[in-house]
Amino acid sequence: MTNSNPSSRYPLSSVSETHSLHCGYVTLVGRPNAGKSTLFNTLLGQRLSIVTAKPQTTRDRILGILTRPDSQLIFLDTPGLLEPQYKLHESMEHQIQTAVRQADVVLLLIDATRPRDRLQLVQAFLAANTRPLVTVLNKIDLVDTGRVAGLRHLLSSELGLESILPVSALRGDNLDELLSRLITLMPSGPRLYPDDMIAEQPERFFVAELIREAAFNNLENELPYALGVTLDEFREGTDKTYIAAVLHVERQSQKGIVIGRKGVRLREIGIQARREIEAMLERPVYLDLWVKVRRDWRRRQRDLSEFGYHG
Ligand SMILES: Nc1nc2c(ncn2[C@@H]2O[C@H](COP(=O)(O)OP(=O)(O)OP(=O)(O)O)[C@@H](O)[C@H]2O)c(=O)[nH]1
Ligand SMILES: [Mg+2]
Repeated sequence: MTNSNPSSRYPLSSVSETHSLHCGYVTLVGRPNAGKSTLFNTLLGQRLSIVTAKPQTTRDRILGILTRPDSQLIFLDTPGLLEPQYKLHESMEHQIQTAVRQADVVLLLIDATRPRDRLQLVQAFLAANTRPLVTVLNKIDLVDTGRVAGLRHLLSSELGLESILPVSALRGDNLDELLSRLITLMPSGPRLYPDDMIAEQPERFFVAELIREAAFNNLENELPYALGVTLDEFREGTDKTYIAAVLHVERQSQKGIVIGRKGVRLREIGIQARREIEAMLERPVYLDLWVKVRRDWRRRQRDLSEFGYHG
């Protein structure tokens, strides 16, 4: 992964090249669990955004750059559309709004296995949206081909959506067609990022996210949602990168669960996270995980800011 300096954001193409280039921002929007991060990763050919089977995995706006000879698409993955219950949710909603304001095209994902999932939230989003829209019906690999026409009809009558493209983010079905549609909607202009740049957020951000992903996968019920991750140390050693991270929970009782009997659960989270972090950094890692209680952090603006969630 390249994590170059964002200040290198200036027109990089020559004037003659610029005419034929299509460059701009595509913001992925949809209900939690619709497959936004999966689609984002598949389109980029890189596992940048964390994915779990649980809803509300993504909490931030995540930027990924796809540079092709004819185009540069800058994808923004976002948290799922929901009704805010915590300050954390308000920060997630703010991330969606910021990403949508940046968008040249909004890419709306509907989960084909749950097409009616909180339709009124999607309706409200569409009513307020002023950006060009492309809609995909995702997880098409999980539904019978015969059902697609019915789903299209449903989305047309309930949401006024037409020309919906059925895709499978997981298998990659129809993604070439999706990319062609997106590119034709992009403004002509120069590339906005260097050709070899894939991500903008620093490595530290992705490391904390991979730890959160491993924790999400090993915890049940409310616990994944009550958990925030910060890095205390990130130090390059001669043969290993040393990373110390804190898993913050909201209550003392949750701390015991995250650690598990004889520390088994925390160890498992550490093993899984380290494997993924080493794959990303392409070097050996020593990962030190700690669990701390930060009472009700999801409701407190100061804690949210400290954990990197911006309001
Ligand atoms: N079968 C199938 N599963 C998919 C597909 N796309 C995503 N999934 C699964 O759906 C679940 C949720 O995927 P995510 O990509 O995390 O969904 P998201 O929209 O980013 O969810 P939030 O971050 O919670 O808003 C994961 O278990 C994915 O593997 C698909 O095309 N087919
Ligand atoms: Mg996501």
